[in-house]
Amino acid sequence: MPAYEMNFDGLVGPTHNYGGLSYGNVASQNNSQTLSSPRQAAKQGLAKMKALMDMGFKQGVFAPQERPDVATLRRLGFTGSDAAVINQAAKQALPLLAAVSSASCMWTANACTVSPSADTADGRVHFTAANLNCKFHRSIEHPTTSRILRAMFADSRYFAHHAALPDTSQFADEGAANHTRLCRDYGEPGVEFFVFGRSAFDARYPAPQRYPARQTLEASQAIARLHGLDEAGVVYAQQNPAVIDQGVFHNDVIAVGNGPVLFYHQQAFLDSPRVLAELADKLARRGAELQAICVPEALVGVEDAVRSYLFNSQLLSRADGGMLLIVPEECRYNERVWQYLNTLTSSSGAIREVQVFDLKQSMQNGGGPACLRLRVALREEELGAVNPAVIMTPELFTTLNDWVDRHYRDQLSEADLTDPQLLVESRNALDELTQILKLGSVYPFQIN
Ligand code: SUG
Repeated sequence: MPAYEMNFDGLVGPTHNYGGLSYGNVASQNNSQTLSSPRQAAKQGLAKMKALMDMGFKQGVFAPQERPDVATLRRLGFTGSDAAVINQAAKQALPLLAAVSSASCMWTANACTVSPSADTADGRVHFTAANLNCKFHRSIEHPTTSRILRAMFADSRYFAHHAALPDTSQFADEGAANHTRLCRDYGEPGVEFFVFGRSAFDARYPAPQRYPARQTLEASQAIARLHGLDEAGVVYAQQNPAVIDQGVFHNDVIAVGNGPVLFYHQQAFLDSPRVLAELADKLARRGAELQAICVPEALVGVEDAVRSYLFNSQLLSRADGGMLLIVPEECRYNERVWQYLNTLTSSSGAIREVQVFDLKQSMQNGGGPACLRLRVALREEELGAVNPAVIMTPELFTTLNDWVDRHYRDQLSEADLTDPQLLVESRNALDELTQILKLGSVYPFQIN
């Protein structure tokens, strides 16, 4: 039966801004307080979705969340009407207001971890929402993320949903950004590759010194258990703590995989020979031959990788078997990276083509093409069970562009976040969006 990889891109929400909220994420820190454009951000994302759809890839849309998150402000002691809550927070605790206003759910690679049905014990596609508890502004995403996932993948014959892991640092989980699935074909059993930054309980694993490691081994192991994965199809690897300290806050900033190909930086993992041998061995038992493409430090340094987001790319299979790499424009501006990419595509390897996208609005917060999408491998009948209203079509593209034009501001500064009207605008936009995407009541303001 045919199977596909479908990308569900996060639609950027109306409050997209540069809050400088992610310590350890160099772009987020460097662009703190600069002026953002929510409208441009949403349109850049939509343009990527449309381009992939036009090339024949299966493309979906993942709805944004209600921001500012007034319910969270209430949990933190602010009271009164919604406007009063925002006004008090603006006066007394601006950093909190900025955090609950972040449109960070756009990076759907962090929404959850997905295991396709070919890998799971019960033959269903499994989803575990990520608790994202390393950063306050992201830790508030998972309840609504779970509701949106259920509204997109509702049929329990095909889809199984797990709540986020316990909300403590021991089970810190960042979702698919630290998870890659290698396989021969999307519909066949594959190897799920979990990359963690530290261990919560085992002191033998080193930890980074400067920046936080956002994923624990114990979180990854729990997900493998919840999804009913067979040990023969699971590989764990520790991210090199030295690269986390250079700004590689997720593994998808230093490696990307697709089919049997793993494209990664020489410094990405601790103990690379062991990791690659285990991947090759387990993949061979699944009938596939690992194609490891290592980018040497001598050609592209970690700093270049972080600045250009070379690895935060989408590696996609073309119908003729060749692969296409979707990279952010910043790769073209980096001479070493661009030269490397030209050499790569002119060699006779798996990656034959590179396409460049302008995603500057998201990139300035440390989110590249791969951060913006959640991959879900689906068999034909599972694809048929996905909520059809979230599947990108030329009509939906037009509708969403028009929706953005009508509801989004062109510019947003930190001062604008103090305006209670932004919440009203955001709610109006989302209320309409739930109808466009046929999601039902997924937002707190609709449920209360
Ligand atoms: O979690 N940035 C996000 C970027 C996430 C990128 N995702 C992947 N690599 N998969 C983060 O650090 C910045 C928000 C701000 O500073 O306003 C932010 O949350």
